[in-house]
Amino acid sequence: MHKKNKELANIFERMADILEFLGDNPYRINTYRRVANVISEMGEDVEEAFYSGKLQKISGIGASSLLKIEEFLKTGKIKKFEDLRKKVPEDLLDLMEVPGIGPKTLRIAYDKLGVRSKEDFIKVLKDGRLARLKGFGEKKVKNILRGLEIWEKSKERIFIIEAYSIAEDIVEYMKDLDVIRDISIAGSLRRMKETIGDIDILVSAEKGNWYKIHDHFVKYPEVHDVLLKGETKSSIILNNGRQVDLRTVEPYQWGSALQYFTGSKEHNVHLRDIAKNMGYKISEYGIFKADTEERVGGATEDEIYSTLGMQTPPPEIREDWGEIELAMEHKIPELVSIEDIKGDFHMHTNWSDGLNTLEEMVEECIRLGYQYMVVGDHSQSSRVANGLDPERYREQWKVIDKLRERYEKEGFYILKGCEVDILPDGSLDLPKDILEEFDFVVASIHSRFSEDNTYRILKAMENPYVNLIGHPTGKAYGQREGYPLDMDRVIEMAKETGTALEINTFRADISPEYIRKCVEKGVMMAVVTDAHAVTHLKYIKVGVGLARRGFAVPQYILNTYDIEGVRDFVKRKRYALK
Ligand code: DGT
Ligand code: CA
Ligand code: CA
Ligand code: ZN
Repeated sequence: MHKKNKELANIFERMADILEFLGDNPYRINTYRRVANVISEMGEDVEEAFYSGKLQKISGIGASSLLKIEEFLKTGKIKKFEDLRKKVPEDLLDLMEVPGIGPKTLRIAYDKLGVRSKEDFIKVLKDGRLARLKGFGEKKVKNILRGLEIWEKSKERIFIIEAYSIAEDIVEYMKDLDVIRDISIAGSLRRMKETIGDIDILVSAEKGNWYKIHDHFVKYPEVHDVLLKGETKSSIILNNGRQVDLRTVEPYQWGSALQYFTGSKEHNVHLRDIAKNMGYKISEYGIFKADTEERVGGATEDEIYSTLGMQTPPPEIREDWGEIELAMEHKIPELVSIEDIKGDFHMHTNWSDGLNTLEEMVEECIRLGYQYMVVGDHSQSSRVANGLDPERYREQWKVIDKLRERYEKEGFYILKGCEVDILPDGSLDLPKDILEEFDFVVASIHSRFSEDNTYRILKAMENPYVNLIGHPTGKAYGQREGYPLDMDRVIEMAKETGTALEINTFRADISPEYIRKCVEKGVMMAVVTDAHAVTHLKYIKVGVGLARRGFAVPQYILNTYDIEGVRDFVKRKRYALK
């Protein structure tokens, strides 16, 4: 929706809420709600429609509403709204946005229970006082509490993996409709940003089918509340509190809409500027010549960028952090992609703290089309994770040897590995005689998270058997901040010693900036899932997305090497440092 449409619709909606709270005339309340609806539903910019005289012709917007709209367009404010909002406590105004909490409910709580703030309201919900009022009851109050919880959650940003799995399910569900031409995830999720505000989905179809598509969308079984159901856009809140937006466009607009709704906003602003200087105009509807308004493209994203003489930047780097300049010079390299990935270097089985058996993990890696995997269970000092001592690793190897007999014939390789703890003094949790028998060693810090751990990591990298530093910054998204660390020194030492650094899918602990630095310095990295269950393994594509955000090229991503390349990588370090 155009920004001004959104702001205006919101103001009219709020005015209606306030009037309802104040017990105003229902006719006026409905008028405001209708205006809000019309403005958010119309496909075009309200400002353009106003000045072209089109808005004045739409039924449902009366003279006094038009005056308010004009006032907003000229001053950015509506005095009536400013006056009205002074009559209701700020907190209660916010609460009116919550699904299931309307102005009427709040008015009753205000009059009969003296509720003036959010805390007051939650209190009367919880202590049963609202439930005892006529027309409420326990069930209704429970629903309000649940709605409040979901609403609060929907305002938080979520971790990409959660968003990704939600979005994939919805895309699958939408594909039930055969009238859909194209469907794609857009917004920050398509850019593979580490955290996601809301989930955006874009669909192309003939206009006559749009109603059907939005109707299907709002009937998704996990829907808690429908925020908006329209012909071009619908928004839902799911039971898990997450907001999903769906937009429909005509097939010939697909590329321009996908480009627009992928963002980022910063990328789009910069791109529009370039287009303007070249005599073009871009919007979600296409790319046009500025003087004649002739449409010159927009069916694909490539049409937009190539009209401007640019490469199409991969979505993951569209953040205006230099990709536009590179695209103009056609200097964006071919980034690593999921098709390049030949294996996973870090996963756990039920020998330590994983959920699944070795064999189940093997089967899933094969299903993903891999050539190899590294079994990487925790070492002994990780007691809570049921870490393995040398004896148990040797037992595990017997099982691996058996599986190898079966799978190597099919060209699949199981590498004996571990995730060995880096101890407080930087030494490793396992002795040399077992370390040298592993095919691949991941070393990680799992203790003393508040201390500067630079020294421990540097020391671990000097060990000839350590091939990969697990979750180097120690950050675990949504659970733990990273420990203080001199990442530049870590990157230098990785280069010097031939050690790889992890891009850990489930933690997203290394930033795109540092990945980019590794690429510039020629430091090897490995994308891993750190899977603790079979179901985690497939999210490696999110890890690859994180790698792409750091401009990672296949050459510096160990997973793109075949089994021989991986063995050479291990051998080279052992030979150089022994
Ligand atoms: P999020 O949801 O906070 O993680 O971030 P996005 O990037 O998904 O943002 P969202 O959902 O507000 O909008 C989706 C895309 O639509 C955004 O990446 C670019 C485009 N877009 C939205 N509003 C504007 C705007 O005011 N100007 C421009 N140029 N693009 C916009
Ligand atoms: Ca979004
Ligand atoms: Ca959105
Ligand atoms: Zn770990």
